Amino acid sequence: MIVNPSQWDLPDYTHVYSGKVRDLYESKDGRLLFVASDRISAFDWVLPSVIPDKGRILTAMSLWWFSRLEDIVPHHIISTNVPQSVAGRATFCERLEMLPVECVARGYLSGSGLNDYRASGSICGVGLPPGLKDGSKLPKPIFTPATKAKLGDHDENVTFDEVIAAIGAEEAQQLRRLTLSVYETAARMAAARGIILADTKFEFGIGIRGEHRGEVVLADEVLTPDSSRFWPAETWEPGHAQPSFDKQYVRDWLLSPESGWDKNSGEAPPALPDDVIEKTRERYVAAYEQLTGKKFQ
Ligand code: Q0T
Repeated sequence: MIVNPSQWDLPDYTHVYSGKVRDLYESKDGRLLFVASDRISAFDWVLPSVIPDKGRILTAMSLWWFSRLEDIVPHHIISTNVPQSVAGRATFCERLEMLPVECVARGYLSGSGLNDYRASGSICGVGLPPGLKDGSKLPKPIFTPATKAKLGDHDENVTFDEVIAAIGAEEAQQLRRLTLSVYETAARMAAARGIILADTKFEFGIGIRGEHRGEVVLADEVLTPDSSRFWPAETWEPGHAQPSFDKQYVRDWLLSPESGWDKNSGEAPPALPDDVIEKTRERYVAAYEQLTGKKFQ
């Protein structure tokens, strides 16, 4: 995995972890600093180009959701008063005991869910009716947990019984209930703004001290285009892959002859042209503004 956490001027912080597009640091007093970069991934690669403002847009969107979901679940955000080098793109977070389950809710059929459905008629042991297509709305949202695979960076779908085996029945049921409850609320709010929230992934942890001690707390970044599938409601049409709200220009260009890149070559993808970068930035801004009704500053 390509990571470049050293781009931030954070001399008083220790780097603890980097994902494809996010970096986690620890301060001397033990707080976690969660930093959203402008990196973008596509086809499982981190691209050599960045999307200006992407980290600030996704951070603002995640904060907007966290505050709107507070009545359903507590969250890990402590403060947005962060070092100037990461202003707007970082948050101080409460350190949690993370639960080893990727909590996915799906309201529509897509991605690995579609693959599993085609192979078995079910996803994570949840049976679905026959006749569903790529992009179909499910009869009701389902909990489709996953665990980080031992090798590679792909999550592996697991059954609810496997979640119980990993963390116990009490906590497994709590994760399923919270995941579906947060998803249903968020999907309703997004739908009112013309955005289909097809599916989303949450990470939860258990509070270690203070007011959240022993409680399940929502962590990570939530309900952004990086953790979810956002589809424009206007163009939704089951029967084929839905255009992505945010990354469609990137995917289309990478797959076009102009890019000179072959997805199956094993080679790293090339840098994006300026117009693809600018159009993609505009899509992230549009997602934020359409969803929140606020202007991105
Ligand atoms: C974590 C303790 O995606 C991750 O990090 C992105 C930079 C995964 N991850 C989360 C933690 C969190 C959070 N969020 C927390 N509040 N407490 N650990 C570690 N890795």
